[in-house]
Amino acid sequence: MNFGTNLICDIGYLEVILFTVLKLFVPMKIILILFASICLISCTEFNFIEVPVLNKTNPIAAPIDTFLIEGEFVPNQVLVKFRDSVSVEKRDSIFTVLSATVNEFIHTKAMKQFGDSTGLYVLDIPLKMNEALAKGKDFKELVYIEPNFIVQPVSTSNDPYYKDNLLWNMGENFGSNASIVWSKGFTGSKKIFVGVLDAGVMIQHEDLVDNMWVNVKDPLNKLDDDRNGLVDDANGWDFDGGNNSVFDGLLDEHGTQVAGVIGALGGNAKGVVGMNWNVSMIPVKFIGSQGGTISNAVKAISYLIQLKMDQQLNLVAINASWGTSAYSHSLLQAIGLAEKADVLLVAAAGNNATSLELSPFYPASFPNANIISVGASTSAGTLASFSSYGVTAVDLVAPGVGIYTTVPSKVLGSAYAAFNGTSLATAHVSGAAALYASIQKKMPSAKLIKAALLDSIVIQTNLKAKVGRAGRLNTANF
Ligand SMILES: [Ca+2]
Ligand SMILES: [Ca+2]
Ligand SMILES: [Ca+2]
Repeated sequence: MNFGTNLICDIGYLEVILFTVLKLFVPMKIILILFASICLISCTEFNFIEVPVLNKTNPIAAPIDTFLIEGEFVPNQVLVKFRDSVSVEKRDSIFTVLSATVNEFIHTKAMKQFGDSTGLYVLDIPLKMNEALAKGKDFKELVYIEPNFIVQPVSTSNDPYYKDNLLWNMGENFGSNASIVWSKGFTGSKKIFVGVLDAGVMIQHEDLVDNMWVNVKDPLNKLDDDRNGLVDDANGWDFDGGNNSVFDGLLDEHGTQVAGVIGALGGNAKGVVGMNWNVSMIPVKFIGSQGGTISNAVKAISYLIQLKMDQQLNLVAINASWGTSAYSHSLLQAIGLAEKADVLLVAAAGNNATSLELSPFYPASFPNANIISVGASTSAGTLASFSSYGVTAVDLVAPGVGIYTTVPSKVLGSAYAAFNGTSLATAHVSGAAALYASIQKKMPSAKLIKAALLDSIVIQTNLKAKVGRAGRLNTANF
């Protein structure tokens, strides 16, 4: 457990205040142990699914000086961006000074297309993180040097649900009002695409399978037919595993939950229904059992943008039900590419029950115009007790308590369960973006979709001083 990294469970105001006070007087190690205990209690109490925070390349979590570097990261690895016109010799000499070896050079087609001439280096450095950053910051040739931070999915809790009110989130009263849109004959369209940037998605789930994108341009034949650098990305890509398997078992529950809210099949007499009865979801896995690295997030976002451009897909939104307290320049730049490619990034506010104005959570707290940041609401229209908030950082709330959706199951294969979390709230908004786009005669811009979503909110006084314009998602007037 590492405070400040992500939101493995629901931490309340008291704990935050306690943390701040303790920080002044007590050594960090003791505070961390104390908070680990508090968190474990919260997790047990609310039956939260705990996400392990151990690092992939090292079975022991990276030692972190929390006072200096906020967030979990890959040990002995940094991301470095060079300024334009730095010579190869100078670059190599900097690598030598840093004792760095190049693990990977990321310079995607999408980066080049939008004028990024220098790409991103993933460097292995045999130094402590603080030393590496301090040394790197001396070089004026670098735009930035930062840890390869690790993001975590925003956790969801599996609470009991009530059969007579299974899908309140899709209905009227305090739901999304999607049912009103459906009653007008609008149930989404396969011509609208949403990127599910998350853990994997169970693409063969009975209530998802027909709404999962199939890349007809790169069938399974061991050839990269569509020449995007990834062989047989027939159903998306797994950047965590480095292969085309976007579903790797029960660990991929989080992505499957999110996909069900965006677009579980409607009218098929099975399971649940998503915001869109029909839609094309592209699963891009970058979160594995240990979380997802920023370098993989950068590649995954580039992949989606590139698909949009190469195949002229109406990709309206990328769903980002994950985050970190760490500010990453590389992630910010990747979201900037999505902005240039006219794609929304819908981001979870997090489940820390804290103000993002005081404790930012990224990507939700980034200022990019293409980001919509989402808190969670209850079936009574109030802010969910676990939901983070912020008048500037959080745009709106959407249903996030007792949300019945698709999950993988060991015994049954396709299964369903109810969850809580801003992850699910986020998926309602990504779904609403797709539903809105499917109704318009002409494909709307990201800016227009965002404006439509924010202009149609229902204002609730109980959300004042908590969320943007004090509104919750309302699709009734689409
Ligand atoms: Ca390919
Ligand atoms: Ca192929
Ligand atoms: Ca269904």
